Amino acid sequence: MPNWMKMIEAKVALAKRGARPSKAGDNPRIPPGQKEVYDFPILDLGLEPDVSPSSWNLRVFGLVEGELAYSWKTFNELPQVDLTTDFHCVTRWSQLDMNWRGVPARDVILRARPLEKAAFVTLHSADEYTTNLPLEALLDDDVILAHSVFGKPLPPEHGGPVRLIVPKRYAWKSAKWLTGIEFHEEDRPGFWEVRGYHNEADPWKEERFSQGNL
Ligand SMILES: Nc1nc2c(c(=O)[nH]1)N[C@H]1C(S)=C(S)[C@@H](COP(=O)(O)O)O[C@H]1N2
Ligand SMILES: [Mo]
Repeated sequence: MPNWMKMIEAKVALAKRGARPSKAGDNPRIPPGQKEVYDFPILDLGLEPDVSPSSWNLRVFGLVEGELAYSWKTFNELPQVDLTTDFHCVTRWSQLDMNWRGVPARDVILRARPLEKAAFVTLHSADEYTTNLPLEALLDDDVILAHSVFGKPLPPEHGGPVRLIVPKRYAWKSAKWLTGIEFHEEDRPGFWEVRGYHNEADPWKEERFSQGNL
């Protein structure tokens, strides 16, 4: 069995073990099939890259008029926002009221002036993880490039120095250790999306897997 299939199976097993799925009448902020947690679990491929702020770079490239490259210093000079959002992982945990600080994704993106035909984005991470979204989804005002959580710098295990946060999608779309935002004309499925995860990942529609729930 290929490694990625084992990873999906492990995630599904974890989901079945850990879940007391929410039912109608439970907290209306918890999407169907999710269970509330309070301890901000760590979930990734297990390959924590070594990204210090001084070596970190963010490239904004592809179908844009002006490619950009941010260093830690120039990134921190961008406008900052505080944002309280909910975080839903496909392995069935949800944490409410996460408190992030960072730069709105739209500010970073619009500064690069995407071309008319740029409709989709690949998010690139330092662990070689990728995920994909329509450009439009990244322009929502609740999507940020976060460098802090709960008032402290984002720890490396949670994707520091900078990660994406996309509250309206399952958390695998929220790329940790973000190093690149690439624009394309066509949609290019990312690491989990080519391995059976749903392309859209809306937790309210339970868009977990592309072939229904495994
Ligand atoms: N670069 C990278 N980003 C990633 C992942 C990963 O493996 N690599 N895992 C995703 C998944 S499946 C989840 S649930 C969240 C978990 O974020 P956390 O570990 O901060 O809770 O990160 C997402 N972003
Ligand atoms: Mo996840």
